[in-house]
Amino acid sequence: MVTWTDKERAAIVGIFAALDYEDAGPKALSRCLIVYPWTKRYFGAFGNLTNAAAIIGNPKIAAHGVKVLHGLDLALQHMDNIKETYADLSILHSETLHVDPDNFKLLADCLTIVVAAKMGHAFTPDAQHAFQKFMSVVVSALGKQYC
Ligand code: HNI
Repeated sequence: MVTWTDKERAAIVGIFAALDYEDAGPKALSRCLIVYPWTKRYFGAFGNLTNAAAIIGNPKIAAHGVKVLHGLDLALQHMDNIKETYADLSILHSETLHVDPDNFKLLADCLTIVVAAKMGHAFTPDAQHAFQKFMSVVVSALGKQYC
């Protein structure tokens, strides 16, 4: 059972409140596809992903990046119950989309980098700790329905 201190909760809520989803979502997802090119295999129906410029300029990828961040809102709203909250999303990624769960961590790391770049010095070690703890719980919950 994951527990959160008041400081961790405040840091996580604060980071998401300041985050521009329309900007950070596309940046995180496109970074993931560029840095870890094998992750492109799940987005075969999204059009041109042949190089970094194509990925960054791809409107479907951008829209999906925003959708993923809104998916994180769900965890944010149910911080004490992330595993159950993500049960359906985990089943979707495993049974329907067949996404290798190792990739969740890669996307989480890309989002951390995007958040760090946006926040600069405000992304203190304490803020990083809270954010990465939150993303680890998300990654673990998304992987829970795999067997
Ligand atoms: Ni993911 C669909 C959330 C990681 C590939 N994904 C979704 C949807 C949400 C979502 C929300 C939309 C569900 C629906 O339509 O009901 N995905 C998340 C979150 C993470 C994540 C919160 C991790 C932080 N997804 C990943 C990763 C990959 C991935 C790492 C592949 C590398 N996701 C997909 C694909 C779809 C998807 C593919 C379906 C896209 C479509 O529209 O066809």
